[in-house]
Amino acid sequence: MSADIQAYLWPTPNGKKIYVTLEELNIPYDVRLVNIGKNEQFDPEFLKISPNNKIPAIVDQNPPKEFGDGPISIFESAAILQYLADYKKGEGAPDLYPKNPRERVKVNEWLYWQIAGLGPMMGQLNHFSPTNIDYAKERYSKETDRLLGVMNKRLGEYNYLAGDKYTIADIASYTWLLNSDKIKAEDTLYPNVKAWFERISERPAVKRAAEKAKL
Ligand SMILES: N[C@@H](CCC(=O)N[C@@H](CS)C(=O)NCC(=O)O)C(=O)O
Repeated sequence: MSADIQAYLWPTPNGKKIYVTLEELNIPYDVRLVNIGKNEQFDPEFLKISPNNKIPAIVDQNPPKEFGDGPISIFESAAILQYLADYKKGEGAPDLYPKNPRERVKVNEWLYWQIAGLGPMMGQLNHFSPTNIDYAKERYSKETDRLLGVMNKRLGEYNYLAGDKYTIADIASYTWLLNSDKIKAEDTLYPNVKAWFERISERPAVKRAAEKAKL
């Protein structure tokens, strides 16, 4: 029998967020791999659910009653994380997106910080790293360093990005740091980020996601 959630993914940082969130929330799901290296993101059927030709996207065949009849599709990773945490949380799963307005605003801040800042800057850094375009490499490396400095300060004051609780904001940034040399070294400039990263890596759901998505 197929699961309610079909997740259209590829194991990139944005795709891995969805694996981690689905595992954390204990939600059954079926993965439909979209090989972006082979341009499958331009397939007309995929564009119907993800018009910006990017993974991740999901289709929920069985959304809650307030959504009315029929399946719902969602693209953009933050929108997917918010939907899953608000509406699809499984038995015994943690609350990854608090309803308390003060806490929720903090989650939104750090979630959007990742979507608009850390992700795009690290994405450009990854893109230009193998080239010899020094201006671009320096610009995106510096900007990534600035953002990691901001994150390091925050994580010196709180255990998690939104405060004392682990939330979807942490998951969104975590998968971007999986392959970053900037936090791996013992003498990293970002020790609070490194400690936070190691704590999250120990979570059973993150380990399950790692096996499935090859994090
Ligand atoms: N803001 C989007 C970014 C998604 C994104 O950049 N996806 C990349 C993979 S990590 C992709 O599908 N690229 C294929 C393309 O641009 O054609 C999100 O958070 O979902």
